[in-house]
Amino acid sequence: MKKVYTCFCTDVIHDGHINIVNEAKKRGRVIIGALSDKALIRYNKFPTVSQEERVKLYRSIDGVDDVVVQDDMLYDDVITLVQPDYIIHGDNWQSGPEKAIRDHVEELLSKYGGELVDVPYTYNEKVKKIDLQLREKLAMPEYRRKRLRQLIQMTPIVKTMEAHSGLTGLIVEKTVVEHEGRLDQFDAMWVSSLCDSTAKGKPDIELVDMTSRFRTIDDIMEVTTKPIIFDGDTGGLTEHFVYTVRSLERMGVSAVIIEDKKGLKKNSLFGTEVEQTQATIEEFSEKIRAGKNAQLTDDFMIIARIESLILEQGMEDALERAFSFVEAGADGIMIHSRKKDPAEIVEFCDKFREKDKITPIVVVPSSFNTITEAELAEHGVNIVIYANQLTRSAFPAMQKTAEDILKYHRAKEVDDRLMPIKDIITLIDEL
Ligand code: SPV
Ligand code: MG
Repeated sequence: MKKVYTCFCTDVIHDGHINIVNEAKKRGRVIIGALSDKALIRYNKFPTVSQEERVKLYRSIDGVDDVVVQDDMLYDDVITLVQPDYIIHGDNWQSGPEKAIRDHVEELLSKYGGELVDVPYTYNEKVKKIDLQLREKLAMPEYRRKRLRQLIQMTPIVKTMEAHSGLTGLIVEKTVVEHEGRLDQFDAMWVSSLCDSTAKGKPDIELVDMTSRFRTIDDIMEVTTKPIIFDGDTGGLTEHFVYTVRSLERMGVSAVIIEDKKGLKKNSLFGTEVEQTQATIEEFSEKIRAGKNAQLTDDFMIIARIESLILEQGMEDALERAFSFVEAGADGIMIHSRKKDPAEIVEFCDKFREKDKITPIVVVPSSFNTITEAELAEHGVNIVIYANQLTRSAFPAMQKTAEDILKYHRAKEVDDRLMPIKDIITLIDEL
């Protein structure tokens, strides 16, 4: 009997999947591949049920003969294992980023005479509704909040991109790229104080108040599902910070990062060029303890950011603070640097990991941007934050357009580099 293989990455079975199973059945024995959590997260979406539950679900479908776990988005290993005569898939992968995967499958099959079958993708009202319900579930505070802790366990490094509005949130939510046959997307969003302030035309000195910062979070949350890490600056007064923790938790934010500075906070990338004061270990530990006491769920994380390298206080000071803040209850450590060379960050991570194997480490490679995600992960980093790149790319583009319209007294000269009107009016999905 011929073997027919298809890979599923769904949490809910709908007409489309049943159709694929029926088409497969006509050709032989039906084997379903359950895409593993790891592969699913890297390129597709966060699962709402566990890998084991998905396997069980697929096994229960009428007509399915066997289920195997597909551990990689590329089919090499699974094809070696199953040696299917046919691979069957919805025809939606004939274009877009998934096309590269399809091309690769075709190449693998051609080596031994296997055949690829594309069936028309089913997208009716019922399927649309199921998609929407799954999305809504992922967006709910109780699901979204815990997702950062889950991602830290499930991925080598949590790729986090800055968002400061609904639109930038959508970019982080939806951007998927194909590169060398693999697909990638961001895992989480960073609500940067720098970019949130800049978008409002204000300096990054804790001038934009919490109510306004929460408004930004709400705008982002309305149109996205990915977990949010909030830049809490210094956390403000401890007496205020405890309320901030409660509010963020209730909204479904996953983590707040607060930095060990006091007084008038300036952006870290100024370093010692401006006056900035570091809080003492005792003062900052007290703030962390108060925050942890205020927190109601086990999901939320308070991450302590250490400014010792930024303020040139030395590696020993940075490490002493890191261990003390973990002792005070911090759920993670962010270590920052404004050097171009990643050496001091790597040294910190290695030394921290000698003593502490588990507390998550967060880095923000704005200055030390040559180091790759894989290299950071090798040194024990769990979360990488691209803190300001969307803002920095949008600003010069907008400024140049404004200048050119002033120069030419019309908009024709700039039009070639603009998004077409048709694309902008359909950019946002309607319900
Ligand atoms: C931010 O994005 O606001 C940060 C990171 O705090 S940095 O700007 O590098 O200080
Ligand atoms: Mg900041």
